[in-house]
Amino acid sequence: MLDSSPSSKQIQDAYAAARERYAMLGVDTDQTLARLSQISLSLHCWQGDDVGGFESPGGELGGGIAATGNYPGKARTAVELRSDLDLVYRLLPGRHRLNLHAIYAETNGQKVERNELQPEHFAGWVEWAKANHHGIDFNPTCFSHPLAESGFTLASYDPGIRQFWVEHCIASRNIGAHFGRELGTPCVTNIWIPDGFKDTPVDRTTPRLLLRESLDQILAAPVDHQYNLDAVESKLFGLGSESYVVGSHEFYLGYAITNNVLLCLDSGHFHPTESVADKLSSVLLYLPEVLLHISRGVRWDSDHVVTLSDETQMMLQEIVRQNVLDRVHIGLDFFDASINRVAAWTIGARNVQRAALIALLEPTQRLRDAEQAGDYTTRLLLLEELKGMPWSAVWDQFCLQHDVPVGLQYLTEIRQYETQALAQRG
Ligand code: RNT
Ligand code: ZN
Repeated sequence: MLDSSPSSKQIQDAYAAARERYAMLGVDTDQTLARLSQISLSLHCWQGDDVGGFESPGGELGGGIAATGNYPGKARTAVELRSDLDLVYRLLPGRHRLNLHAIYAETNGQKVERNELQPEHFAGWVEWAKANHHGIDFNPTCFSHPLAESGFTLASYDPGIRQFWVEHCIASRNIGAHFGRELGTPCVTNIWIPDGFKDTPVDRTTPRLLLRESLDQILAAPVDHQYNLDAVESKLFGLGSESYVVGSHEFYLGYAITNNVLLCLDSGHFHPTESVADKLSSVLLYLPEVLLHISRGVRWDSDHVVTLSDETQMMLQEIVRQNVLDRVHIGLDFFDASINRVAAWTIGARNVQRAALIALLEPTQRLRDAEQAGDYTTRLLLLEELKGMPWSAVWDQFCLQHDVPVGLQYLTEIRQYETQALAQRG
């Protein structure tokens, strides 16, 4: 039942009808499809193994984030993770990037301290990315480590701990620049740290001064911006840092503007009624570029798989309406261990692409005209009618064009892979 799928003819006929409907609104769907194929998502490697990495087998995830669930088939090695990713990329129309974390280094069984990581420890990833035309983005891993046990890293009161993480972040920027150079597309290296207090602190200032000092040291190391772009990611709270997070939104907004680095906005890192979509137009007035971590918080920063929710659509609408696709790096950030992990990745990524398509199919000028004329009746009516337009026929055509499964077909491929590969992982 699930794998019954439309024929190419059915898809093309439905597309032809949809093209006419959109043309009546002044929207050219062929052009839209061309634009959509230019949008690259940065796929987070950590959905494939519940943010485990390959540093120490069975290492505990720390830093106030948690993957819940025990669905079988999690990747145990880089080879398995790349194989899983290959399937995800095959199920996504277009060309996409990979977002790596430092704990995914391949060190041949050797223990390499994080502050000593080198580009050579990522040779396997670079080779694979070259062969498959993926750009790579990067993240220092400032958690799941004995020197992060206290809950503090770059903002620690202990100068030795701070120094270790400063060195790790500098090493990460160099690795990022290496990716950028090798792959011909700049790497965004994003710093997120878990630092914060479970209970109400007395001194909210000193940790922030220390964090600023650490970041200044990290950024003082010369790295070619042609190859590496720096980003900093804020957070509201984490598990065990409920009362105070050093790297808050205000902290990093100020830091990013003052130091001309990218700000990373994670959609799970704000109060539940706050909207990252609404922040973009403000933030982009002051910063040339931002990084998005598209996620889905359910009650808290729970990192659920991204759905085609209003919030996802609003983020993509903002990017498209403001015409800032070249200033917003779109990354994903969720980790669900309770369902098939390849499916989780694919569902979330395809939803972001579908949200982008819906946004690209909007007759924005008409909406703007109505708004500027004070005609809010037309604005509301048009926005609501657009929700019923046949965008899904355009999406199916996009998948057909890119030779990826249409509709429910991708479940069939995932199930096959599950039987052939994932089920063998014990
Ligand atoms: C944590 C941040 C961060 C991580 C990844 C694994 O709350 O969102 O981006 O999810 O670095
Ligand atoms: Zn994030």
